[in-house]
Amino acid sequence: MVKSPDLSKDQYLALYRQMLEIRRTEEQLAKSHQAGLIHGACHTYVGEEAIATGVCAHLTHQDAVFSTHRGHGHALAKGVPPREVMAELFGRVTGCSRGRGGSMHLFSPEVGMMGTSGIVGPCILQATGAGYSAKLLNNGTVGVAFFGDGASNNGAFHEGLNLAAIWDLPVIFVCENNMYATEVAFSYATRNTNMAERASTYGMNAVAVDGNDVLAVYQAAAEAVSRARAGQGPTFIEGKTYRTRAHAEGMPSLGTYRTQEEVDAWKLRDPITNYKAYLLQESIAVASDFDAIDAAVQKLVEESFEFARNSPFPDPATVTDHIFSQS
Ligand SMILES: Cc1ncc(C[n+]2csc(CCOP(=O)(O)OP(=O)(O)O)c2C)c(N)n1
Ligand SMILES: [Mg+2]
Repeated sequence: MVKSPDLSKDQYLALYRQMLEIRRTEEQLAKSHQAGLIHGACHTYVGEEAIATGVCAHLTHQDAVFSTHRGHGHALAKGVPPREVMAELFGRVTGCSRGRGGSMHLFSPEVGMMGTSGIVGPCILQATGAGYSAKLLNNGTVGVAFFGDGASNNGAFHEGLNLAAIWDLPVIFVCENNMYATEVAFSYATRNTNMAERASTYGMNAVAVDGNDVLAVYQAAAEAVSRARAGQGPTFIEGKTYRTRAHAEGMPSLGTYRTQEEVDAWKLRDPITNYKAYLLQESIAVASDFDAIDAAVQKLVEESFEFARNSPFPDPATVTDHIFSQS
């Protein structure tokens, strides 16, 4: 665990709380998928919570986040309430996209969550566009793209990184390198699996961190965001991490592409358990601090589930609303 002496106790615990909120929400979503409450794909972020948490801790609602198919954690860390995420996956009108989008269309412009997407890659270009806009408006905001290792072999990766570098755009590229794209090993899909090294060839700051260490991510993001806000251009952050559940709910967790031993070894590196142990060991927090947070998060997730489950579906008579521009 990287030491971060600048944080107050509240700030340390806020990182724990955010990771736990994502974990508990995802666990509830996984159960709900099994119960038939969610239609369509549901890719959970279990095991990768430290990355969204460490990055979004530095963002305001004016900063724009663009995300992927595995985006629930990004939306939650950016400030979309769990009940709006759950209701959206349940197709309810109270969801953040009014129940019309589902898991891979989570939008909440009020908090700067500019969308998850089922198409792998475009979020890199969208964040670059947000960075271009911020630079033209000179408003001090940043664009952030979260994407997986698999997106790095998409053309959008080259175009986005190159433009952001030559125009010194305020963009943070966050690559969640979990070593697999669906069930294909990253080492099969590319000859150089070191994403920070690949990104640095575009002429931008690029750093690789332990993506399961929230403090390492937090520090890398602090530097990246302050550099971007100061007009010093983009940064690429590679978080080395692992998803401990299946690629998507309903798919096998192992298949032929990875072993139980590999999954178990990564579970020992769980970002939440290890962070809690670190805070206890360093006497930054005591057991009762965690008990209080655990209970509050549990309650929040249970209430969010009840809210989502009891919310109505959109009125069929409104099916063509929000499709055509009225202006
Ligand atoms: C352009 C495009 N190509 C292929 C797919 C099918 N697909 C969905 S998820 C996925 C794997 C993405 O892997 P990665 O970017 O590493 O993200 P991870 O699932 O590991 O978080 C693929 C290939 C897609 N959705 N979009
Ligand atoms: Mg991946």
